[in-house]
Amino acid sequence: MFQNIYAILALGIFCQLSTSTLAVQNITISFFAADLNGCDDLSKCDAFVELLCVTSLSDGRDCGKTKYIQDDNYPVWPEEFTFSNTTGEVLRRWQIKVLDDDVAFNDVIATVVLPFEEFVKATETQRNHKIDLGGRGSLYVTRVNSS
Ligand SMILES: [Ca+2]
Ligand SMILES: [Ca+2]
Repeated sequence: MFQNIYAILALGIFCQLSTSTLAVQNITISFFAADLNGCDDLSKCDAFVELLCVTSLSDGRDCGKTKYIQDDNYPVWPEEFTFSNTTGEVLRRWQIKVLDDDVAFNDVIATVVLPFEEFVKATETQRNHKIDLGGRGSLYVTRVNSS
C-alpha cells in the first residue's frame, strides 16, 4: 500500500523534472481571481491580467491581456488565450501580472510565474490551477480545453 503511494509520488516528481516533449500541443486558458485586496482606499480592485510568454525563442514577449473589471475583488475575466507548441517554438512558462487599473498609474497586485508543464500536470486532475498572490488574494488559471 505505502510502497505504491511512494511509487506514485516518485513518478510525479520524475514527471515534473522531465523535460521530455509534452503530448499537449494546444492549450486554452482563462483567469479568475478571489480575495483581491489592497488596491484602492475607497473601492474594490479594478483588476486585469497581463501575460508574458517565455518560450524556446523568447525571454518574454507580450502574449495576452484582459480588460479590467471595475470594483470587483472576485473578477472573472471572459477572455480566453490559446497557445500552440510547434516544433519551432515551445512554450516554457507564463509570467502573469495581475494589476489594478488606476487613473494615473496601474498598480501591480502581484507577478507570478507559471511553468507550462506544471500547469498541464496540475490540470490533468483539476480544471483550475490556484496561484497564491502573496497576501493579495488568489489567481485561478482555468484550462478551457486542450488537444
Ligand atoms: Ca476601484
Ligand atoms: Ca484602482
